[in-house]
This record gives sequence, C-alpha cells and structure tokens, in this order.
Amino acid sequence: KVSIRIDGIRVEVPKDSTVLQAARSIGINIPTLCYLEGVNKTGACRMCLVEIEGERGLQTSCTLPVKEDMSVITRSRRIREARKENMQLILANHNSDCLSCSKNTSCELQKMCEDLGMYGVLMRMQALKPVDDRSPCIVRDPNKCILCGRCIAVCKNVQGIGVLSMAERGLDTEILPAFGNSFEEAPCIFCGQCINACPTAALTEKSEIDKVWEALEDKDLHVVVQVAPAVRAALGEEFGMPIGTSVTRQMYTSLRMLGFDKIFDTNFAADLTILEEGTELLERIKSGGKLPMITSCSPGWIRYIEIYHSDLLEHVSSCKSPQQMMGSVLKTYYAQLNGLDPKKIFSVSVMPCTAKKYEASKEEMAGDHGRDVDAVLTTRELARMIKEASLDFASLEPSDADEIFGDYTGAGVIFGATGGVMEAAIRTVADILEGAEIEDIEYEAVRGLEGVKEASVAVGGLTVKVAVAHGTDNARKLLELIREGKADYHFIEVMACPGGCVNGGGQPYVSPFEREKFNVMQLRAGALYKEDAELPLRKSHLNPSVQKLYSDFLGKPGSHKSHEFLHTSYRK
Ligand code: HC1
Ligand code: SF4
Repeated sequence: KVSIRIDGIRVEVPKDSTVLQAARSIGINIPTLCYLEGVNKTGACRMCLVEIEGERGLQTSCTLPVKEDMSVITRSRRIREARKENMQLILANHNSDCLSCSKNTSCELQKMCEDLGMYGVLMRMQALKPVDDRSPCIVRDPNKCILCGRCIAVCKNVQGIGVLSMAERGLDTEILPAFGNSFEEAPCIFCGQCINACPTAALTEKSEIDKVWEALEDKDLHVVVQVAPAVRAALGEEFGMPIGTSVTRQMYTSLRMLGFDKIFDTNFAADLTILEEGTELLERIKSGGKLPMITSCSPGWIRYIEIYHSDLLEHVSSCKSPQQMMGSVLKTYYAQLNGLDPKKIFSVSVMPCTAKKYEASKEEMAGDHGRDVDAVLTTRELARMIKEASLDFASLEPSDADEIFGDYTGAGVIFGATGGVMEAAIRTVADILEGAEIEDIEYEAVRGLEGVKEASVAVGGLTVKVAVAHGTDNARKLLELIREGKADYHFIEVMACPGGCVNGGGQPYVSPFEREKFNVMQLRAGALYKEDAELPLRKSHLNPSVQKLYSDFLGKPGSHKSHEFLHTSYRK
C-alpha cells in the first residue's frame, strides 16, 4: 500500500494504482474520456489533469502512478481552465448536433460538457467528413469521433484483432480501419465491442428500425419476432431498471403493442440447436469425426475463424445459429402449418449482437423462402422503438410468448452467458449417454468469467472433456492448442464477445463509472441463471414443442430435413 493525499484527504491505495484510480476510490470522479478500466489507459484526451504539489506542470492522472506521500490537487482555477480549454479543442472538431444524435442523453461528451459548465461555447465544425456506412453492421461517423482511442484498444487488446488505428495528422486525424477500408474489407468481425466502448456516437450499429416499422405498417405482411436469450437480461437498463433485471414477460407485451403478429423466443431455437449439435457431437465421437467440435452460434466468432483461422473450420459444428434455425423453421414449417406464403412472412429478430445483422444477410442463410431472417434489431434498437411508440415499459403487464416457438427450457435461457451453451449441451448429452435422467444439472465449472474454462464429465462410461472461451483473443488460445495437437477436448464453446451475448455489441450502453462499480456481465448472466433455475423444464430434449417440431416436420435430429433447413457450411 501507498499513502498519499488528495485535496488534503489521506488515502491508502495499492501501490500499482494511478492517481485517477486513487481519487475515484474516495469518490472524486476525475473526468476522462479516454480511460476505460481494463481496456484503455492513455493520456489522450487530457481531461484528467491534476496538479502535484511541488511540481510545475499539470499531469494526466490516468497515466500517473501514485508515490508515497505525494500530494495531489484535483480542483483549482488552473485545472478548471485547462480542462475547459481542452474541451474547446475537442468541440471545435465535433459535430455537436446533440438533439438529433443517436447518443443524445447517453453520450459521455455531452455529460462532460454539462459537468464542466461549457455554457455559451460556440460549437460548430468547419466541414463535415463523409460517414462510412458500407458495412452491414457498423456505422462510423468521423464527425463524432474525439480520438480517445478506446475502440482501438478494445479491438486490439481485448479481442486480439486490431483492425482500427489512427490515420493522418492534425485536424485530419481519423480512427478507421487500415487503408481507409470498410469494416467488411478490414476485416472486422462485427462483434461491436468498439461500439460499446465509444463514448460518443462515432461508432453505432447500422439501424434497421425503419425497415421494421415499414413491415409492421404493411397490411400484407405477417410480421413475426424472436428475441435472443441475453436481450431480456439487459433491455430494462434502457428504462432505468438496475443492471441484472430480467424483463422477459414485459418485453413480450411491448413487442405485441408494437404490432408484431406473433412473439417467439430464440430460446426455443436454442433448445433445438442443442438437439442438432448434441447429435452431431455424439456422431463425431462414435464415428471418429473431427474433434474437438466447436460451437457455431456466435456469428462474430464464425467470421473470426473463417477469416483468421480457416484451416480449422472442420472443427466447427455445421449447425446454423439459433437465430437462423428459428428463421428457417418459421418460413417453412410455421408457414405450412398456418397456410401462409413464406414470402409474406417478415421475420425479425432482436439480438444483443451487431454481428447477427451480418449473419442474417449472408447468402447461405436463405432458401426458396427468401432470407431466414429479414431484419435484425439490437437490444438498443428495440428500446428505441419502444420509446418511439411512447410505451411506459416499466408499467406494462407481463404476458407470455406465443405457441409453439415461444416455448423453451432453462437450457435455452442460459445460452446468453458464456458457458451456457456448453452447460445446456452437457445436460442433454449426459442424459443420452447415461440413458437416464441425470438430476444434478448445474455445471458450475463452465460458469463464470474466467477467459478459458475447462471441465470433464464422466457419463455412460465416457469422460467428456470440454472447454469454453469467450472473447476472440481467448478463443485464439484454444485454436493454437488444437493446431499443436494439445487440445484433447471433445467439445468447445466459443462466443465472440467477452462474457458471451450478455455483453454483446448490441446491448445497452454502460458508462465507465457503472463498469467500475458493477460486474455488468455477471449481473446480466445472473438474471439468466435465475430464470433457468425457476423453470419447470431445464433440459432442451424435454421441450415438448421441440419434440413436436421433430415429430411433425423434421423427423429426428440430424435427419435429411434437419440438414436442409438447420445446417450450413463455411467460407474458407
Ligand atoms: Fe446469443 Fe444465440 S446465445 S448467439 O449469444 O446461440 O446474439 O443472447 O441469440 O442465435 O439462442 C446472441 C444471445 C443468441 C443465437 C441463441
Ligand atoms: Fe474490432 Fe469488433 Fe469493432 Fe470490428 S466490431 S472493429 S473486430 S472491436
């Protein structure tokens, strides 16, 4: 420990702290736009300036290590003026059209202007630079970028990808994919982690809200919606509810009030995925197929392995993701069942993810019926639609999803947290291997936020070895083990985003202060595990509606029809 003084207050902090961290530990929230705990540590924005007694210049507290007995001053006329001057420089290069900006009221720059009292400062940029909306998922507006570097840091240090960098100099400086490429060419995996790290609206998802409103208003279309597991664990945050509040049944009501004809749940398709994937795994084990088999539900992850490790693609399960399985089943079986023309069904999904927009647009995710999924909204976009429709979300009466594609088990719910797909798979595979109903179904070893998790489960005379990775940099570690022949696992779960879908690139924005105060991933995951524990059925193969889909339409898991509608192939 080191003892220092901050504005005259004695404080003891760990010796590897920065002055910024020390100040925050006693409730002095020194302002900063570039620092993001665990992600980005720079002195780029120069808002966190402090004085050190006995030293001359102002220093950036985010990069300044504490020293025994140092005396820090965080507020003085000099500091206030310097911060304001720096803010003026930022604003001279920022399109401050706050009222019509998608980050209005959740923008860190806006809030900091208010905190600093930047009243009466004229904010007008000279000339606007072109906005890059060439990718299917991410829009980059250089006129909103304040060059904080958080997006560069999360892409490189957290995801291990590194497609973003600073280009040009002086007033022309921009952060963008190398050589001015589009995100698609970069190549970016569309995980959207950079969007979540951005303090302003320089990076946002490509909105499909208008497309969905248009479909909802088209009397000729039958508009169905599915909602991903992780959405329910975070949507409430957009309406002021605490992080970790589950809003499943209010969410269904809101979708009905928005005008969707049927409300379905991706959790149903998650159960379906377990049957297909579990069957594929057992088949690979029995017949000496490629092992370890790796999950295929996270589209950011699929794009990552397709682009960066395509030599290992044979390890990936051929299952489409639950989003796409649901889309495909709705335009075939559901259409048949209800005498609907698949071309008149407009299928929407609500996802915690930006890469799902790309997944739904892939050529291989369509058939005679057209696209499996016609439009993908992020959790944030759904919240915006609810606000546009003036619904008082918190006071909506809870209701249920529609039969039969709204029926699910606890195994489907936990897909949204890292380790959840694996746990769901083990619950089913273990019962099949054991030939009996196993009662103890909480597989704690695959839960939690460790980067790479391992477990082995002894069932039916076989020891099934599994591993789980979340965040592509952790996935890379497992891929390297496979390449070196050192990965003797049967099954690996990979999710592109750290924490899994609960922390997807389409989830509600969390401010840096909330990130420091709460374990956001754990709280959101907790909401899913709680819902799982409260459900009467918690194993995918026990879902009676999935059983009905097999008996009426698909035959059995892994059948010819399943392969036609529920499986896919990959791009080398
Ligand atoms: Fe996910 Fe999935 S869990 S990928 O993380 O397999 O996005 O929530 O919908 O498709 O079910 C995301 C979440 C989601 C799929 C499922
Ligand atoms: Fe990097 Fe992901 Fe952002 Fe693409 S979406 S630039 S891969 S952080």
